[in-house]
Amino acid sequence: MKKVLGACAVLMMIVSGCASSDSTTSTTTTVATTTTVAVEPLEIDVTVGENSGNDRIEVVALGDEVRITLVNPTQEDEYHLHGYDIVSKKMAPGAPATLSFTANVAGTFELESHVSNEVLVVLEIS
Ligand SMILES: [Cu+2]
Repeated sequence: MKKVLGACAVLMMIVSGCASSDSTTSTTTTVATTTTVAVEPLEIDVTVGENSGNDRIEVVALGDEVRITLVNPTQEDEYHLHGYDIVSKKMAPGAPATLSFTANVAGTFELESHVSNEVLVVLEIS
């Protein structure tokens, strides 16, 4: 009986020794905080040939979440946001493409079609 108690005392010392350097708990807390942030994205809808062009300028605040939905009703299209280097897949006529990103770089960025090579919308991020 006395031998068992002695083993318990040693075990207690080891456990309490570990508790002071608690690195795993702090890592878990950081992950939980970032996932609870819910931001409403700024929505920009572009229909190629209807409200697109290099004269369409959208002002975006630095740090905003942005969601751009693009559709070309008449032909296949592929979209490219310069600066952020986001490229959509080649979309069938009428099929919407969505580009989602955080506007974390300031500047003026053209979103162009890789089929017609036209600028569809210009983002001014500041
Ligand atoms: Cu491009």
